[in-house]
Amino acid sequence: MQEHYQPSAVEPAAQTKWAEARIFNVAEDTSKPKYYCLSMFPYPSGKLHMGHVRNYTIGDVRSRFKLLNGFNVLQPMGWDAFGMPAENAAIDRKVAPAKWTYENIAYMRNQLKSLGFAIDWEREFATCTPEYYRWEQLFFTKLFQKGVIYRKNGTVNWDPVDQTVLANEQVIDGRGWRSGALVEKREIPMYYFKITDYAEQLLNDLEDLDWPEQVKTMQRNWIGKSRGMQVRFAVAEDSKAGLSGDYAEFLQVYTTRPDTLMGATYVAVAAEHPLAAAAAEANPGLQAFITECKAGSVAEADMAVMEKKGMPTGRYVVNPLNGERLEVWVANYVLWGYGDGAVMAVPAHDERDFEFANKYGLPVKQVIGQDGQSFDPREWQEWYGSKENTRLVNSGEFDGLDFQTAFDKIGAKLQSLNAGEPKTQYRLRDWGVSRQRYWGCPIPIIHCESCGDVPVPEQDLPVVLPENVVPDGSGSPLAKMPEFYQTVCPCCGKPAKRETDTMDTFMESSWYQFRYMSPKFSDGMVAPAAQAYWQQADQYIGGIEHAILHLLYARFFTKLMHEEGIVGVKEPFQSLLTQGMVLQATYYREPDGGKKQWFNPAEVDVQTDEKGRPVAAVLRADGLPVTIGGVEKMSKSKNNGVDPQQIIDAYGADTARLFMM
Ligand code: RRW
Ligand code: ZN
Repeated sequence: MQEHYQPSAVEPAAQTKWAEARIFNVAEDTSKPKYYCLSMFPYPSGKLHMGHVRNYTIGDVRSRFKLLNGFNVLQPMGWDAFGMPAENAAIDRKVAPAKWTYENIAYMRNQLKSLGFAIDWEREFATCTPEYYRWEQLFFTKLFQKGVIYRKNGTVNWDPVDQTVLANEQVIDGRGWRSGALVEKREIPMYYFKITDYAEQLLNDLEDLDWPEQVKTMQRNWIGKSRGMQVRFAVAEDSKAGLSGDYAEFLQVYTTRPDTLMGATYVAVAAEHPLAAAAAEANPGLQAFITECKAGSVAEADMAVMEKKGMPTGRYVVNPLNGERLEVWVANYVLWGYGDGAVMAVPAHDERDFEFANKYGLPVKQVIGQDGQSFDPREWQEWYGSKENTRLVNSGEFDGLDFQTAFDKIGAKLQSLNAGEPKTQYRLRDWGVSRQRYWGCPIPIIHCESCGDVPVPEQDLPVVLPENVVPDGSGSPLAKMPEFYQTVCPCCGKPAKRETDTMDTFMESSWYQFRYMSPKFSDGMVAPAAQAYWQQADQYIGGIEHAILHLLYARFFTKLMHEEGIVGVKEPFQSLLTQGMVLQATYYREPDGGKKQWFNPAEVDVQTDEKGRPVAAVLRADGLPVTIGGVEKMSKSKNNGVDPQQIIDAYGADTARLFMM
């Protein structure tokens, strides 16, 4: 017997024995209760991160606990294999994304196996194989025929030098990440899922899920249901020049707070609004501002932090309740293509409007009050938010009403004046799934001059993505391959062109939870018997970064699959655990006038006090001090990652696993 524990001998021996005895390989077995434990499958990015070790160890602890309690436990693993990183690596190293991806999978699979998880490796698959994505394509064609998927124009970032569409994260300060060229906006046709038709269901079904309240709240806010009113302000007689149709008659806005209508002091419209265009005809300054607004980013994150700017149009509309004239402003924070592209502004009771009004010297009129309280604007805004124990003031016949009564009475009055009606609105937008990329699932549509957009017939699926392509960063490779796109129309037999866009990679991760139930099934997405047995994941484990999009899309897909009779459940993940961040110390130097330089903990020697707190650190390479930074999320940018492989090699998988718990 060895005196010291030898993980490098003990662990592989145990792991080999488990594999040979197939103790983690499962089949449907009605004699035992089932337990399906799913961890978010990895992108094959190169090597494992400590975040993966944490995620998959949590899943493994649960799986083994259930296994020891007599459950038939399914714990699968696979690869979320399409996506931009493979294309970027291809551009840098001149290697085909397929080759890079399969090599990464081979390496990471070994790493995962060395961690000794209780995984059924016979169910492993990669989403970039035709055996997987053919079912996604078939599903796409069915949904397209049903109208759940439709085609419309959408705005993309266009790099005029690289002649390619850029993702939002590839646009840095308005320029293309590779070319440095000023990015332009372009309208191109794309495919969209009508997820907005499912907003109510996606909202209601959250109730029965055992998910962290925080995640449910994030989903609710993303869906963003609001009850409000559509309100029409008549365009003043002197303000109609250059306007036609409805736009010459009224300006329509949506508001969730019709009760504050008497406090509106101006109206703001998007740069694209016809009223803005009409006013700019004889106003070059306004025209320049409109051009500036249109050039800006439409990414929501950018909108939140950008400086709010505006310009008056010199046009007026009339408040339907009191006949007051309100000036119309063009504001960069109002979005065209969202609602009516116009909002009423109530600076006394809305933070953004208040900021804007102060900046431009616009009136502020309080219409909500609380007895015995001072008229401090900051408090007005709190009252606005609370809706509790508040009363209308400065609102004529509506003075003294509480929130709900004011909402209802003003709503009724607007309706009687034909100046508005109730409306429920969602913040959620339809899901655009077209990507002008190579390394993704081909969209199975054929464009025919006579027949239009024709779905690829089932017997011609899959549309196989050629794997020997090395993208160079300019344009979409598929659009440059006639051998890929030249085809004939399945309807009329005339020459036609295959769609060269591929799908958002969130498509693959929206249904993989079902594919694991029968990964080799050759007659559809999932075998009905397997799905009837495993139902849905009992436990899902993953990072909070997927709290909104991935989890919403997977829930949406499950509902679509349920409608098609492919699965018998309406929700994919009954219980959700969002793991925390993985943290590590940081060390840096800040040269005079230079950029911070971060050092990996492995390159640094640290002195600690008697309590183990770091007090000083030097860089081993030069023996000179480095500054001790905070303990932060492991990330490339702070260079504070710890390679799990080094821990496994030095101390064994069990140590790495236990430490991460
Ligand atoms: N393929 C997708 C993915 O995120 C998942 C699909 C289901 C959409 C923290 C976790 C830190 C991650 C730092 C680093 C996710 C991490 C899982 C980390 C797979 C966490 C990975 N693939 N949580 N993870 N690196 O490969 O949250 O503190 O990026 O649950 O591992 O991550 S992934
Ligand atoms: Zn045709």
